[in-house]
Amino acid sequence: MATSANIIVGSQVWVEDPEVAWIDGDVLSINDREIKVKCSSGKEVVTNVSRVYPKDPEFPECGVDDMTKLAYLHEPGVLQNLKCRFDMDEIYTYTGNILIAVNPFKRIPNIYNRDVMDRYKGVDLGDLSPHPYAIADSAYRHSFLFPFFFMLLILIIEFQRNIICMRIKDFSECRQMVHERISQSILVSGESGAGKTESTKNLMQYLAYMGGRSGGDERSVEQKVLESNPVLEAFGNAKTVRNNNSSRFGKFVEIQFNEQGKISGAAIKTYLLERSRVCQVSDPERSYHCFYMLCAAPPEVSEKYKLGNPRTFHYLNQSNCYELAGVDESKEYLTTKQAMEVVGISSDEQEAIFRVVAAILHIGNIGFSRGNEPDSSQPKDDKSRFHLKTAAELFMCDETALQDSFCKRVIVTRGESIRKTLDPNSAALNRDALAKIVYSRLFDWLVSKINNSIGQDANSKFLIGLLDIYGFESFKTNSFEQFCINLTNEKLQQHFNQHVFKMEQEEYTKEEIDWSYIEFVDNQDILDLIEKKPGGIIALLDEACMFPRSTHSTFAEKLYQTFKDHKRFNKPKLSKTDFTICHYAGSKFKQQLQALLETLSHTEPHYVRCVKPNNVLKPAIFENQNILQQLRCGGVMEAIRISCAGFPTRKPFAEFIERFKVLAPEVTKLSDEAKASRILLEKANIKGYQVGKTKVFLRAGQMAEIDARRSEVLGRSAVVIQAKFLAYS
Ligand code: AD9
Ligand code: MG
Repeated sequence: MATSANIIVGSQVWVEDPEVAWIDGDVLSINDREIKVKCSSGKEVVTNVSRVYPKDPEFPECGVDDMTKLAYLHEPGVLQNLKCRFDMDEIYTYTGNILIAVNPFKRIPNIYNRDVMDRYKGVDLGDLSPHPYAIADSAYRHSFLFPFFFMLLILIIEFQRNIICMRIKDFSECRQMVHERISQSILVSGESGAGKTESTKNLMQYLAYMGGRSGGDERSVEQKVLESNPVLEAFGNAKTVRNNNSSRFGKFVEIQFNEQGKISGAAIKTYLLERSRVCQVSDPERSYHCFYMLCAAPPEVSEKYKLGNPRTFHYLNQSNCYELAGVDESKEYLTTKQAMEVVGISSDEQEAIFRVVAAILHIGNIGFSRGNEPDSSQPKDDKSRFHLKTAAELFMCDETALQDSFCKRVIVTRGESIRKTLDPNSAALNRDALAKIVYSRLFDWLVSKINNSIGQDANSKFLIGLLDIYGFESFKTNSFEQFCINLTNEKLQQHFNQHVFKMEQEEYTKEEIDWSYIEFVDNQDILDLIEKKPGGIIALLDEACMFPRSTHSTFAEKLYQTFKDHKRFNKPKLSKTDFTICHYAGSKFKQQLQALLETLSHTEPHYVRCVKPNNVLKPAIFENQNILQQLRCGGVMEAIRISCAGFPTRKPFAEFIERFKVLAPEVTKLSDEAKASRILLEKANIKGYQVGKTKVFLRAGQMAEIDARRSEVLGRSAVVIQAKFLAYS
């Protein structure tokens, strides 16, 4: 699909650079396939012509708000555009209907408020500068534009490590709904700290504004939905190395609307909170925010719960991080209580919640030593006994029963139950297990409480669903967790790829041009390898789990035998238990569009792709390599590649004629702009373009070709050679 562009001596180009990914420079000489470039850094580079991209000589100073408006649509162009906009605090950019959001790591004034929402109301996507409000507005309005699209489903994809299997199920359920009801969806994705939660909140804020009732009832359904965010964040978010406010749970929020388009109910489901964080934190991360805010609560509160300095609690002091820059924990405590009030959690209930949170900290401080009997244990000293007593008081349970729950295990055999004492190590493990279970049950209880308070509307006319998920993960050692995360992402990637095609197809259909030859990357065979029943990897794993004698190696051996000829499955040479799946983020192949169009989902999804500009979480730092990696893995480059497979460059007739009229000045006299454009294209000797109803559609690289003709006419002549666009094609 790669097409050619003309590069001439003296023209500006992009060359690869190990540090900044792409650097611009001037072509000094061209010798057969070799090209010598003087980079803007001063360095001279000789490289193969296929590794060089032309730089748009007329790149607008402020960039373009939609990547498809770039005259030269290639990786360095995309990066240049994002950077140039980021430098001007323009953090949002479209790629067609996809919103790319680059995290500014600072508050940008006056871009999220009621006035801005007023402006976006009812305005077509693309008419105003790119914004999550525009995406939310477009999704919201579509449910009214088509009366039978009565189900509006918005999937917000967010970071979370532990949410996988349930989410896959949810996702397929969503897909079913989609098929039945022609739904809509918004998917927000990106790596940890990229800004998914913030974008999600902006989308929710806009939907609450559109679906809210007039009058400022503090406890309206939409207010409760919005205020559920700080409550869930207090108990489900924590500082990690990648994000100071990282969501550690999966979330699916379903907002229900009535006939008038007003919010009439909502349901929040959460999945698999990261439990290990309750008793295990590594430096410089933190446990859940609520622990620190409770320690910082007003003295009468912290005294009541016998709390104080977080440094004195084992569950918190495994890490040296206690504070968050710019966060006043005592204020957070009050804010969280206010939010709890709004979502309908009474003061008595708040008291009970905080008692449990405090009790967990206390049980973490109970140490164990050997008891009087062999293999038994007991609280090791006075300090441990004090924390045991306090925890029992806070839990309102019997102290001995609590101690037994740590130091003894009940084994049930044939109707008989036997109490077995445990050694100190096992008792400590038991203690941690209890802390984790209690905390996760508390979290689930909070969620159900919020749900009851908000209330459900069984007769709602359409829904907005918000789903949290994480992007592709790849570590040194990848476990079942990464396997599941990446599988989920394969499914989402497939959804995304298919949709990008649909959007392209719609634009071509609208302009009445031929689109039948476009190809795209399909990953169905990877999904089959993993999920197919029977015979897929998961089915084989299920089977293996039922055999008591199964081991890692017997399972691996079974996989090696079953998939030895599968082109997506590899066995690393020296290992007896590892296997590799060549999935989307690495490896690609093509298939005809026609066959795949049939499987395109009937949903009309909208996408927000969040990008994290740096790993130090600071404003004004734009790391090219890092960003490119995210654009590639998040499918943004693929979306652009897909666009490039067709006619990525579109210019309205008037703009096109203005830019190239020097090629045939007489065309400006023609009233038929389509005809005038055709004449200019023929003058430039361009082949394979299409002329739509309002725009000229060009293949990748053709704009550069016409530019070269224009330069020639304007008096610049030089050796003309062919350079490939898209290196990743
Ligand atoms: V995780 O996967 O839950 O670890 P997220 O959700 O992708 O992650 P989050 O939305 O929490 O990231 O954003 C991280 C931080 O970036 C926020 O706490 C803000 O400090 C900052 N951020 C993100 N988006 C914006 C924005 N639009 N404006 C200002 C932002 N700051
Ligand atoms: Mg988040």
